[in-house]
Amino acid sequence: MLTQEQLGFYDRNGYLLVENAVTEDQLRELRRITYDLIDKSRDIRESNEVYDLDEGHSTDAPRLTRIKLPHKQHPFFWDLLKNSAITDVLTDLLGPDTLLQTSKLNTKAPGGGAAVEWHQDWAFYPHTNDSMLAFGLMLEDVSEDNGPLMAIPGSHKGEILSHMANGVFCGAVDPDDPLFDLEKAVSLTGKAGSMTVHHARTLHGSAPNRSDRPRLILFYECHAADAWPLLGAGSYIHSLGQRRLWEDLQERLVTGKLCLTPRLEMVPVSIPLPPAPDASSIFKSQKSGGAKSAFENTSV
Ligand SMILES: O=C(O)CCC(=O)C(=O)O
Repeated sequence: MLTQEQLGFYDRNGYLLVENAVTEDQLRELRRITYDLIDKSRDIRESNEVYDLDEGHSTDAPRLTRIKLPHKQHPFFWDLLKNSAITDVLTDLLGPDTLLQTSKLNTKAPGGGAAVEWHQDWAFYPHTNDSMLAFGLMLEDVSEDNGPLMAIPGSHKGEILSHMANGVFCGAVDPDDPLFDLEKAVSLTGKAGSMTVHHARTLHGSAPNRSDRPRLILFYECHAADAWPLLGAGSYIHSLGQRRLWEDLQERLVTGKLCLTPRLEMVPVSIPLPPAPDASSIFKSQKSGGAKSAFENTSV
Protein backbone atom coordinates (compact mmCIF):
# COMPACT_ATOMS: atom_id res chain seq x y z
CA MET A 1 0.00 0.00 0.00
CA LEU A 2 1.24 3.50 -0.78
CA THR A 3 1.85 5.99 2.03
CA GLN A 4 0.18 9.40 2.16
CA GLU A 5 3.54 10.87 1.23
CA GLN A 6 3.77 8.72 -1.90
CA LEU A 7 0.20 9.54 -2.88
CA GLY A 8 0.91 13.26 -2.43
CA PHE A 9 4.15 12.98 -4.44
CA TYR A 10 2.35 11.27 -7.32
CA ASP A 11 -0.45 13.80 -7.29
CA ARG A 12 2.00 16.74 -7.43
CA ASN A 13 4.57 15.30 -9.83
CA GLY A 14 2.69 12.84 -12.03
CA TYR A 15 5.23 10.10 -11.44
CA LEU A 16 6.52 7.91 -8.62
CA LEU A 17 9.23 5.34 -7.97
CA VAL A 18 8.18 2.34 -5.87
CA GLU A 19 11.04 0.19 -4.58
CA ASN A 20 10.75 -3.60 -4.17
CA ALA A 21 7.41 -3.70 -5.97
CA VAL A 22 7.77 -7.48 -6.46
CA THR A 23 9.32 -10.24 -4.37
CA GLU A 24 12.62 -11.89 -5.29
CA ASP A 25 10.81 -15.04 -6.38
CA GLN A 26 8.49 -13.05 -8.63
CA LEU A 27 11.44 -11.18 -10.13
CA ARG A 28 13.31 -14.42 -10.78
CA GLU A 29 10.31 -15.91 -12.55
CA LEU A 30 9.73 -12.75 -14.59
CA ARG A 31 13.32 -12.80 -15.79
CA ARG A 32 13.22 -16.51 -16.61
CA ILE A 33 10.11 -16.08 -18.75
CA THR A 34 11.43 -12.92 -20.39
CA TYR A 35 14.83 -14.33 -21.36
CA ASP A 36 13.08 -17.43 -22.65
CA LEU A 37 10.86 -15.25 -24.87
CA ILE A 38 13.90 -13.30 -26.09
CA ASP A 39 15.64 -16.58 -26.87
CA LYS A 40 12.67 -17.71 -28.95
CA SER A 41 13.02 -14.59 -31.13
CA ARG A 42 16.40 -15.71 -32.52
CA ASP A 43 15.04 -17.14 -35.76
CA ILE A 44 12.43 -14.44 -36.34
CA ARG A 45 13.35 -12.24 -39.30
CA GLU A 46 10.55 -9.65 -39.29
CA SER A 47 8.56 -7.94 -36.56
CA ASN A 48 5.37 -9.90 -35.92
CA GLU A 49 2.47 -10.04 -33.45
CA VAL A 50 4.83 -10.93 -30.57
CA TYR A 51 8.14 -9.21 -31.30
CA ASP A 52 9.27 -5.81 -32.51
CA LEU A 53 12.78 -6.34 -33.84
CA ASP A 54 15.51 -3.74 -33.41
CA GLU A 55 18.12 -2.97 -36.04
CA GLY A 56 20.85 -5.62 -36.12
CA HIS A 57 18.66 -8.43 -34.76
CA SER A 58 20.16 -11.86 -35.62
CA THR A 59 20.14 -15.48 -34.52
CA ASP A 60 23.40 -14.99 -32.64
CA ALA A 61 22.50 -11.67 -31.05
CA PRO A 62 18.75 -11.14 -30.58
CA ARG A 63 17.94 -7.43 -30.45
CA LEU A 64 14.35 -6.46 -29.74
CA THR A 65 12.69 -3.16 -29.07
CA ARG A 66 9.66 -4.85 -27.59
CA ILE A 67 7.82 -8.02 -26.65
CA LYS A 68 4.21 -7.12 -27.37
CA LEU A 69 1.34 -7.76 -24.99
CA PRO A 70 3.36 -9.89 -22.51
CA HIS A 71 0.18 -10.64 -20.53
CA LYS A 72 -0.97 -12.61 -23.58
CA GLN A 73 2.38 -14.35 -24.08
CA HIS A 74 2.54 -15.86 -20.58
CA PRO A 75 -0.11 -16.04 -17.80
CA PHE A 76 2.43 -15.05 -15.15
CA PHE A 77 2.43 -11.44 -16.40
CA TRP A 78 -1.34 -11.23 -16.00
CA ASP A 79 -1.40 -13.00 -12.61
CA LEU A 80 1.21 -10.59 -11.30
CA LEU A 81 -0.88 -7.55 -12.20
CA LYS A 82 -4.00 -9.10 -10.69
CA ASN A 83 -2.51 -10.53 -7.52
CA SER A 84 0.50 -8.81 -6.06
CA ALA A 85 1.71 -5.66 -4.36
CA ILE A 86 1.35 -4.02 -7.81
CA THR A 87 -2.41 -4.56 -7.58
CA ASP A 88 -2.47 -2.59 -4.32
CA VAL A 89 -0.60 0.33 -5.91
CA LEU A 90 -3.09 0.22 -8.78
CA THR A 91 -6.18 0.49 -6.58
CA ASP A 92 -4.51 3.08 -4.32
CA LEU A 93 -4.12 5.32 -7.36
CA LEU A 94 -7.16 4.51 -9.50
CA GLY A 95 -9.77 3.20 -7.09
CA PRO A 96 -11.36 -0.24 -6.79
CA ASP A 97 -12.45 -0.81 -10.40
CA THR A 98 -9.61 -1.00 -12.91
CA LEU A 99 -8.76 -2.35 -16.37
CA LEU A 100 -5.59 -3.08 -18.22
CA GLN A 101 -5.40 -0.91 -21.34
CA THR A 102 -2.30 -2.62 -22.75
CA SER A 103 1.01 -4.17 -21.75
CA LYS A 104 4.46 -4.20 -23.34
CA LEU A 105 7.94 -5.28 -22.40
CA ASN A 106 10.41 -2.78 -23.77
CA THR A 107 13.75 -4.48 -24.15
CA LYS A 108 16.52 -2.07 -25.01
CA ALA A 109 19.41 -4.20 -26.15
CA PRO A 110 22.91 -3.24 -24.96
CA GLY A 111 24.83 -0.77 -27.08
CA GLY A 112 22.16 1.33 -28.75
CA GLY A 113 18.66 -0.05 -28.00
CA ALA A 114 16.27 2.53 -29.43
CA ALA A 115 15.30 5.81 -27.78
CA VAL A 116 11.65 6.54 -27.09
CA GLU A 117 11.05 10.17 -27.99
CA TRP A 118 9.24 12.44 -25.54
CA HIS A 119 5.49 12.04 -25.52
CA GLN A 120 2.34 11.89 -23.41
CA ASP A 121 0.49 8.56 -23.50
CA TRP A 122 -2.76 10.49 -23.37
CA ALA A 123 -2.09 11.89 -26.85
CA PHE A 124 -2.26 8.29 -28.17
CA TYR A 125 -5.46 7.33 -26.40
CA PRO A 126 -7.68 10.13 -25.09
CA HIS A 127 -10.45 8.86 -22.80
CA THR A 128 -13.51 10.34 -21.14
CA ASN A 129 -11.39 11.11 -18.07
CA ASP A 130 -7.69 10.90 -17.28
CA SER A 131 -7.67 8.34 -14.44
CA MET A 132 -5.01 6.44 -16.35
CA LEU A 133 -1.43 5.48 -15.60
CA ALA A 134 1.48 3.28 -16.63
CA PHE A 135 3.60 1.06 -14.41
CA GLY A 136 7.17 0.32 -15.47
CA LEU A 137 8.57 -2.68 -13.61
CA MET A 138 12.35 -2.94 -13.91
CA LEU A 139 13.46 -6.50 -14.61
CA GLU A 140 17.14 -5.49 -14.58
CA ASP A 141 18.85 -2.60 -12.81
CA VAL A 142 18.15 0.68 -14.57
CA SER A 143 20.91 3.28 -14.42
CA GLU A 144 21.65 6.59 -16.07
CA ASP A 145 23.49 4.90 -18.96
CA ASN A 146 21.04 2.17 -20.02
CA GLY A 147 18.15 4.36 -21.11
CA PRO A 148 16.06 5.00 -17.98
CA LEU A 149 12.55 6.36 -18.24
CA MET A 150 12.69 10.15 -17.87
CA ALA A 151 9.77 12.33 -16.86
CA ILE A 152 8.94 16.01 -16.50
CA PRO A 153 7.55 16.61 -13.00
CA GLY A 154 4.15 18.28 -12.91
CA SER A 155 3.59 18.02 -16.69
CA HIS A 156 0.45 15.91 -16.10
CA LYS A 157 -1.27 19.08 -14.91
CA GLY A 158 -0.24 21.08 -17.98
CA GLU A 159 -1.18 21.11 -21.63
CA ILE A 160 -1.17 18.21 -24.03
CA LEU A 161 1.54 19.18 -26.48
CA SER A 162 1.28 18.64 -30.23
CA HIS A 163 2.41 15.17 -31.29
CA MET A 164 2.18 15.99 -35.00
CA ALA A 165 4.97 16.19 -37.60
CA ASN A 166 4.70 16.48 -41.37
CA GLY A 167 0.91 16.49 -41.08
CA VAL A 168 0.67 13.13 -39.30
CA PHE A 169 0.44 11.92 -35.71
CA CYS A 170 4.08 10.99 -35.11
CA GLY A 171 3.64 10.15 -31.40
CA ALA A 172 6.32 12.54 -30.13
CA VAL A 173 6.56 16.17 -29.15
CA ASP A 174 8.82 18.56 -31.01
CA PRO A 175 11.90 19.12 -28.82
CA ASP A 176 11.79 22.76 -29.95
CA ASP A 177 8.21 23.27 -28.76
CA PRO A 178 8.37 26.25 -26.37
CA LEU A 179 6.04 24.33 -24.01
CA PHE A 180 8.60 21.53 -23.71
CA ASP A 181 11.12 22.16 -20.94
CA LEU A 182 13.78 19.46 -21.00
CA GLU A 183 15.74 21.21 -18.26
CA LYS A 184 13.20 19.97 -15.73
CA ALA A 185 13.53 16.28 -16.71
CA VAL A 186 14.33 13.68 -14.07
CA SER A 187 15.64 10.13 -14.66
CA LEU A 188 13.86 7.27 -12.95
CA THR A 189 16.66 4.84 -12.12
CA GLY A 190 16.45 1.92 -9.71
CA LYS A 191 17.30 -1.63 -8.78
CA ALA A 192 15.60 -4.54 -10.53
CA GLY A 193 12.22 -5.05 -8.86
CA SER A 194 11.60 -1.30 -8.57
CA MET A 195 8.64 0.14 -10.42
CA THR A 196 7.95 3.53 -11.96
CA VAL A 197 4.44 4.91 -12.15
CA HIS A 198 3.55 7.71 -14.54
CA HIS A 199 0.28 9.48 -15.19
CA ALA A 200 -1.05 9.21 -18.75
CA ARG A 201 -0.56 12.96 -19.22
CA THR A 202 3.02 13.07 -17.91
CA LEU A 203 5.66 13.96 -20.50
CA HIS A 204 8.19 11.14 -20.65
CA GLY A 205 10.77 9.54 -22.91
CA SER A 206 14.02 7.60 -22.73
CA ALA A 207 17.45 7.72 -24.33
CA PRO A 208 19.13 4.83 -26.19
CA ASN A 209 20.85 2.18 -24.12
CA ARG A 210 24.50 3.25 -24.14
CA SER A 211 25.62 0.53 -21.73
CA ASP A 212 26.63 -3.10 -22.19
CA ARG A 213 23.66 -4.30 -20.09
CA PRO A 214 20.09 -4.91 -21.27
CA ARG A 215 17.34 -2.54 -20.13
CA LEU A 216 14.21 -4.54 -19.57
CA ILE A 217 11.08 -2.72 -18.40
CA LEU A 218 7.67 -4.35 -18.22
CA PHE A 219 4.95 -1.75 -18.77
CA TYR A 220 1.34 -2.17 -17.70
CA GLU A 221 -0.94 0.68 -18.80
CA CYS A 222 -4.14 0.78 -16.78
CA HIS A 223 -7.20 2.92 -16.30
CA ALA A 224 -10.18 3.35 -14.03
CA ALA A 225 -13.21 1.38 -15.24
CA ASP A 226 -15.18 4.60 -15.76
CA ALA A 227 -12.62 5.97 -18.26
CA TRP A 228 -13.79 5.00 -21.76
CA PRO A 229 -11.66 5.41 -24.88
CA LEU A 230 -12.64 8.06 -27.42
CA LEU A 231 -10.31 7.31 -30.32
CA GLY A 232 -6.69 6.39 -30.92
CA ALA A 233 -4.73 3.40 -29.67
CA GLY A 234 -7.58 2.29 -27.37
CA SER A 235 -10.17 2.53 -30.07
CA TYR A 236 -9.55 -0.93 -31.48
CA ILE A 237 -12.52 -1.81 -29.29
CA HIS A 238 -14.83 -0.08 -31.76
CA SER A 239 -13.94 -2.65 -34.40
CA LEU A 240 -14.71 -5.65 -32.23
CA GLY A 241 -18.48 -5.77 -32.45
CA GLN A 242 -20.71 -5.92 -29.38
CA ARG A 243 -20.14 -9.53 -28.29
CA ARG A 244 -16.37 -9.53 -28.71
CA LEU A 245 -16.14 -6.09 -27.05
CA TRP A 246 -17.95 -7.42 -24.00
CA GLU A 247 -15.53 -10.36 -23.78
CA ASP A 248 -12.54 -8.12 -24.31
CA LEU A 249 -13.60 -5.91 -21.39
CA GLN A 250 -13.94 -8.93 -19.08
CA GLU A 251 -10.52 -10.16 -20.20
CA ARG A 252 -8.90 -6.83 -19.28
CA LEU A 253 -10.66 -6.30 -15.95
CA VAL A 254 -7.94 -6.27 -13.27
CA THR A 255 -9.91 -5.36 -10.13
CA GLY A 256 -13.53 -4.74 -9.17
CA LYS A 257 -16.20 -4.46 -11.81
CA LEU A 258 -16.88 -2.90 -15.18
CA CYS A 259 -18.55 0.48 -15.33
CA LEU A 260 -21.09 1.18 -18.05
CA THR A 261 -21.57 4.83 -17.14
CA PRO A 262 -18.41 6.65 -18.30
CA ARG A 263 -17.25 9.58 -16.16
CA LEU A 264 -17.06 12.60 -18.47
CA GLU A 265 -14.54 15.24 -17.49
CA MET A 266 -13.25 18.44 -19.06
CA VAL A 267 -10.04 16.92 -20.39
CA PRO A 268 -7.98 18.22 -23.32
CA VAL A 269 -8.55 15.98 -26.32
CA SER A 270 -6.94 15.99 -29.71
CA ILE A 271 -7.67 13.03 -31.97
CA PRO A 272 -4.40 11.33 -33.02
CA LEU A 273 -5.06 11.37 -36.76
CA PRO A 274 -3.98 11.02 -39.49
CA PRO A 275 -1.75 8.12 -38.50
CA ALA A 276 1.95 7.93 -39.37
CA PRO A 277 2.70 5.71 -42.41
CA ASP A 278 3.52 2.83 -40.02
CA ALA A 279 1.56 3.22 -36.79
CA SER A 280 2.03 -0.35 -35.54
CA SER A 281 4.00 0.74 -32.44
CA ILE A 282 5.30 3.91 -30.86
CA PHE A 283 8.76 3.20 -32.31
CA LYS A 284 7.31 2.85 -35.81
CA SER A 285 5.03 5.91 -35.49
CA GLN A 286 7.92 8.06 -34.31
CA LYS A 287 10.27 6.81 -37.02
CA SER A 288 7.92 6.71 -40.00
CA GLY A 289 6.18 9.93 -38.86
CA GLY A 290 9.49 11.78 -38.93
CA ALA A 291 9.57 12.78 -35.25
CA LYS A 292 12.48 15.07 -34.38
CA SER A 293 14.78 13.47 -31.84
CA ALA A 294 15.49 15.03 -28.48
CA PHE A 295 18.19 12.44 -27.85
CA GLU A 296 20.40 12.67 -30.91
CA ASN A 297 23.71 14.40 -30.27
CA THR A 298 23.15 14.48 -26.53
CA SER A 299 24.93 12.52 -23.89
CA VAL A 300 21.73 11.97 -21.87
O1 LIG B 1 10.55 2.13 -22.89
C1 LIG B 1 10.56 3.29 -22.52
O2 LIG B 1 11.56 3.81 -22.01
C2 LIG B 1 9.35 4.18 -22.62
C3 LIG B 1 8.18 3.49 -23.21
C4 LIG B 1 7.02 4.35 -23.46
O3 LIG B 1 6.92 5.46 -23.00
C5 LIG B 1 5.95 3.84 -24.31
O4 LIG B 1 6.10 2.76 -24.89
O5 LIG B 1 4.91 4.54 -24.42
